[in-house]
Amino acid sequence: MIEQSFMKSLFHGVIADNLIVPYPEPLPAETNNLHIMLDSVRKYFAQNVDAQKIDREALVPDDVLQGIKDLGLFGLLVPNDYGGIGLSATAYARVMQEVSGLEGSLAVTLGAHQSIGMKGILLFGSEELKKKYLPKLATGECVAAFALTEPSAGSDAAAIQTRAELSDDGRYFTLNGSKIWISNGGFADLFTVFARTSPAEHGAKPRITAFVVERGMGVRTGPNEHKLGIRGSSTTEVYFEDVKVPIENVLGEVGRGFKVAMEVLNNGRLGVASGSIGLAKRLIKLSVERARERKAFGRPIGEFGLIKDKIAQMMAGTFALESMTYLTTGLIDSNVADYSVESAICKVYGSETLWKIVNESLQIAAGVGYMQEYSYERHLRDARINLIFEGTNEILRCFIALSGMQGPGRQLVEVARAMREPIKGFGLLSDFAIRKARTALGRERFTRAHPVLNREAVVFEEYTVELAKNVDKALRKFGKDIAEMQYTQKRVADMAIDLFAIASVLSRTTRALEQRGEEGARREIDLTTVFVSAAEKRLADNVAAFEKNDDELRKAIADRAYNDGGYPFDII
Ligand code: MYA
Repeated sequence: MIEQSFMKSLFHGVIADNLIVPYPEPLPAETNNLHIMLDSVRKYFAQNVDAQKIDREALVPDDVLQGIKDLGLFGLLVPNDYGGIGLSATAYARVMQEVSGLEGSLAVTLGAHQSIGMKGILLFGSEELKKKYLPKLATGECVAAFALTEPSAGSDAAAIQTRAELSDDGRYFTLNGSKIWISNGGFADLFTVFARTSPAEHGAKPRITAFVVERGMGVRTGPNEHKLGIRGSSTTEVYFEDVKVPIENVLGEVGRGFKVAMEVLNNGRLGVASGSIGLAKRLIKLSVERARERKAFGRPIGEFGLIKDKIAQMMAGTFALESMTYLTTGLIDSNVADYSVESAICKVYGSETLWKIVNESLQIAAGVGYMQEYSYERHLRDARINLIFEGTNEILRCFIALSGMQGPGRQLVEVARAMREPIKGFGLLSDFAIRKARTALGRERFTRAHPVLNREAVVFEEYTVELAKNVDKALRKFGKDIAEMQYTQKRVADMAIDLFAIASVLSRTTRALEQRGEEGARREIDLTTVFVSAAEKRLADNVAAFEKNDDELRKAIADRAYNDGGYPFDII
């Protein structure tokens, strides 16, 4: 296991480019099989899946679901020993990318089943649980769901109210409570459920435990919700009334379930990112076809600068998204232990990039884009959920910033202690001094970037210094109150997102340059240039806004709107 996290190091101003260069290659042993699998997925979807009908009828037909199971798509992540295909994180993401580009409801069904529904068993299950459930989950005979969210606990996942009480003989827990918006809820046979196993003591968070619960243990579910998009996926409420769950079905340790939920979501968020790549690529294809075919003023609209600009931005955004997503899955495959910040960044950047692309592709299609006969409006409706589920982008920005700042924050406390206790604290202080000295000698270097990318690498280095500097300043200024400073958190998170994106494209384009030389890698170089120059502007804006902003005014405006109950003005 590699303990260092690329992004968490970056918050200290340290560029651990050894972790991300060379850009990870797909495992050669897997690539052949992956090609075969992707071909059969494309063929199956072309022959059997009517995306428009699924959307209209809000239902995936049983025979289609069975066909997907027969293809092995329900067991992609289950190791061979338990009857699955046992793909790496990279190969799994690549298959999810393909499915998401073909039909969104099935992508969500598959993602809810294996990215999160059964992931807890894969990561934390005992050998008995794995043997008992994984073979059936791999074939799809048993479908899984992930039950965390509750009416009063969405973003604040630790606030769940569902309770689990241990029986007097210590053999089972009794679950009571309910969950909402559970994907696959209507037909799942197995639920990964999170419940409190201790009351909330004053000021302290309640202990949460994760359970594997079979529907047959007494789980009830509500009807399918009517949704804006991904309408063929099943989303329901889930109820537990005195549901008895044997102690063997606890995932991980009693009281450590919050960590189980978070680790599962660290994986799940990459499913959203890879799914976003799939749909983004499909939309670019549709937009390019439209730009070539549709004529205005006697020319194909693709010849106009404003259409070219949209296509170029779609291309650069997708390139950055693809680069960061497969860089992160590569980190997982090479046993990097902590990729929580990276995966949250991929989810936020992926969902927002796709949202821009779906909007721009609809704009290029114009009137046609707005009509139900064409797929643009369905893609737009399907894509919208990505900004919400698996952690809203707002809470994930807070997570990215606060999680990244934890290291530097701890260091400041340690330094304060070291000054108070010079003898005991000497070790801590010298460690801190070494790191400071490293950055004081000048900025840290991205030494492994190809020289052709020197300008872009310098942008990365300079803004890494700015990130570390502004994090340090914010921590000194706000101390613990940083937890309340969401405007600052957003700026920090946005810088982290852009820096991770730049690092990813630098790594990937460096590989292209090394493999194909400057002319051979021309496309990647140009995409990198365009992406980095746009990112540089955003970074500069964020840095300036740490000092000069109208945060307080905005808060005051919102407070007045709350008081007024909305917008109070009129022109009459
Ligand atoms: S599933 C539901 C999704 N729900 C969420 O994502 C909830 C979001 N909220 C949170 O994540 C947490 O509540 C936050 C923490 C982050 C806000 N990795 O005091 P804390 C540790 C590892 O900060 P809180 C769905 O939508 C932390 O270090 N550890 O906690 C599926 C600390 O540890 P320690 C983590 O303030 C839909 C402890 O936890 C992480 O309560 C279907 C407490 O931390 C982490 N990430 O809030 C999807 N975070 O005590 C289908 C925290 O040791 C997808 N910790 O210091 C299919 C895709 C298809 C796409 C199709 C595309 C077209």
